Amino acid sequence: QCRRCYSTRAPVSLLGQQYPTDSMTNITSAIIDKVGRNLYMNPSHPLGILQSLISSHFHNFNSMVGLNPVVSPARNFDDLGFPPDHPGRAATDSYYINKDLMLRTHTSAHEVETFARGERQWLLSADVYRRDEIDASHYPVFHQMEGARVFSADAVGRAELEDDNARLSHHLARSNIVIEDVPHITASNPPQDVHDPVLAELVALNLKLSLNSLMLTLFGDRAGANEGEPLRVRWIEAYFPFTTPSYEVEVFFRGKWLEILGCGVVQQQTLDRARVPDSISWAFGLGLERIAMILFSIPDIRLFWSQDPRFISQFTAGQINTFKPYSKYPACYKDLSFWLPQTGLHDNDFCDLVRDTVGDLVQDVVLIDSFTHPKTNRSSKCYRINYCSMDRSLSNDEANSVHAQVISNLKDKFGVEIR
Ligand code: FA5
Ligand code: MG
Repeated sequence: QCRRCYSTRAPVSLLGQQYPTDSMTNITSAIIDKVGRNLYMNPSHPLGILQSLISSHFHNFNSMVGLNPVVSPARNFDDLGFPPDHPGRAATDSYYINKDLMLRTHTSAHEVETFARGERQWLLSADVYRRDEIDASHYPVFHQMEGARVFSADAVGRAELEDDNARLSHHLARSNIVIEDVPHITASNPPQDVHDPVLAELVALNLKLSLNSLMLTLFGDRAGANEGEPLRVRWIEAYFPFTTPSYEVEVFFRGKWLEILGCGVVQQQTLDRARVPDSISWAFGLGLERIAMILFSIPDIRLFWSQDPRFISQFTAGQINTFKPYSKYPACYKDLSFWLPQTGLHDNDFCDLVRDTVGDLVQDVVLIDSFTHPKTNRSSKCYRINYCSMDRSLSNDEANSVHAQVISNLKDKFGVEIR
């Protein structure tokens, strides 16, 4: 066992393959257990139902699934133009198997290889992994769908774009949707020097129309959801290292604005790396859990992983229905105060240790106090852990015993001193 990173130094086995570990290794067994579950491939799981709905919306697109989540940092970051010091690369934010291999943090990791295979309009669904806080809407494994469409950068591509834009505009003009737009291109959201500005505008417009149309398929006219009001979609300027111009899309649903996806005009260097000549492309990446929680009224992101028949049996392939919570079990809060080791302790390290020790018995973790002693300069933190099962009532004895296990692992693995 490694004291610093609490990972086992034995080789890691993932999908039948053995990987050596090293000082970068921070993948935990709670994560290893999730690899290969492929929830989005189950046609009667909410994630699978949503995945199929999106695939059928883009019925002319080649829809790919089942790609191995183990990728090189080169694929996940460098190929996409992430700078060397981008925070996403840090071991506190991403899961590393060793210094050369990681679990993808987004489906964009497969853009170059997919473009390189000559795919011109494609979708890719996959599990992605990020180290993060613990609460009802964050889970270290979630699912994304990437979509892209390539046009030839010439008169043929231009005619195809003009046709498709006219078709989509016509469809949207007759629908009950209100769009808050931003200009396709601005000084802060610039086009690429290599692009013909007229073509770049047409591609950005095609991206927006294609995604507005998807929003209509997903959120328009859902029984009672918008109470006859038009669907409201909001476009926001965004930044991604691998697209420009870039945008985020939000949808107003049951009284709230919700971030659904990120997208943009693909940086030409991505297509160049994939050796796709004389072309221009748009791409988007959306999170399936966020959308499914809204559409099916699923209140806690852990539920997607539940194998309880009271969850699973509520869903049917091809149908979007409202989830009926089968019961709420009492929350059990335990506070944990400790002095930090000399080297400090990242919140994500603490959360991963809790998740790895107690699995899905943790509902959320909140940092409630942080303190540095003025004389000794020692720092302490206090976290409040909420233990609550999704499926049953947790006895106080059981909560005490898992909490004791958390304390003992925290001492062993990080050498902290409990206050
Ligand atoms: C990306 O991952 C980009 N790869 C998206 C992209 C693709 C941009 C292609 C341009 C072109 P971001 O980190 O914002 O971006 O995540 C995209 C979507 O994934 C979010 O809009 C959200 O729906 C979902 N998402 C992100 N983080 C989480 C999380 N912790 N839990 C659940 N869903 C999440
Ligand atoms: Mg975002």
